[in-house]
Amino acid sequence: MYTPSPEDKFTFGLWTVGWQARDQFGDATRAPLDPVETVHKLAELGAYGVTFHDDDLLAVEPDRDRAIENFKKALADTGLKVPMATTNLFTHPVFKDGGFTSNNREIRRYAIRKVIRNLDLAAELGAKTYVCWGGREGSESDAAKDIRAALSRYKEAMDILSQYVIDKGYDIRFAIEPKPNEPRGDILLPTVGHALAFINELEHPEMVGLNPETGHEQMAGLNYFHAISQALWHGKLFHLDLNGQRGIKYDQDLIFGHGDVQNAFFLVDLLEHGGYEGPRHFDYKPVRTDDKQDAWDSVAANMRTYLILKEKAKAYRADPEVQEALAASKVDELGARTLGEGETLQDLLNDEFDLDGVAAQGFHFTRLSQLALEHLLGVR
Ligand code: GLT
Ligand code: MN
Ligand code: MN
Ligand code: MN
Repeated sequence: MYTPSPEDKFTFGLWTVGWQARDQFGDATRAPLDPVETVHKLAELGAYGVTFHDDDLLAVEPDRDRAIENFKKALADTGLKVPMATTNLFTHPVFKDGGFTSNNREIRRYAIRKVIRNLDLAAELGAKTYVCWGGREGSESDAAKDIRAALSRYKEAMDILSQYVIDKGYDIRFAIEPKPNEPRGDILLPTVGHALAFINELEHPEMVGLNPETGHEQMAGLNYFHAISQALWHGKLFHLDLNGQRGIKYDQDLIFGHGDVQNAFFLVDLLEHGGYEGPRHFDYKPVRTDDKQDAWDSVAANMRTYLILKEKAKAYRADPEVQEALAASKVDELGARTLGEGETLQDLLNDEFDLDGVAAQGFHFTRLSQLALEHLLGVR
């Protein structure tokens, strides 16, 4: 029970379990992981796929060609897939003021070259999604950056990259990953809503969607379940980064479910019933206090938690008392058109109803929420 298999479509970034746990105040607590070992171990633990930044492949083998060859062999040996890839435009000091939106034009041009080089590899490995997390695209001082110009350069980069994918005939779509802050004081495209509006301004909006991360929305005090719902509603949930966050503070990247577990419960329910068929991608960091084996255990914990929540969500929906409570709370009634088929506005204007009587009715959300919580707590 709760044993993951490739059908569950669980994927992990090389940089997640491979994080050496270097933080603002302390050195690494774990040795670098060989991507070959990670691929084998992920397959053994029941994952479907692995994702990577260009630079992640060089963790133990500095020669790019050899590193790619080793990685490909590990994929072939295990059958692990690569549904998504991305570019590191944040670690090297050259990106200290951003990649696509650095004030320095030479750096912006280098950033685009770096993405294109890895896009070719992503296409070769069969990735269908290319993530753009602009962690360094931002500022600490309002004097330092013309934000409107920065957005123009961001758009220019996305347009150039989209055109490149079209010209090459690649079957790849881009997914922008919003984040409000960290490492920059303020990051461009800070939330799902900002990114959605930005996408509308692009030359090929149909090629660009979102990769929302649990903790990033929660760092902005926002509700990830709402964010994912809206992304789905716009047809823009191209990919997602699942993890855990406990409140508005630094980016914790905890194991999925180790943050706001109620939000995670409703999120899993949404993903399982809402028509999202893409990978369930975990972008978390094993805590700094973990040793190597603990880190592998944390990989398993992400998947196990998801499967537990999936089962709990199913039981919640199947519970006759829940169905009754959902009806009593009129949850389904929101699906009915406000102006019915064949009705005119005049029909609506002619309506009469018992204003005070209706206003006095409760929606019984407490009962419904408590039922959900009790399913989650395992007492129903
Ligand atoms: C980086 C960041 C993540 C992004 C990755 C994609 S890398 O670790 O914190 O949220 O998803 O570039
Ligand atoms: Mn994060
Ligand atoms: Mn992260
Ligand atoms: Mn992420």
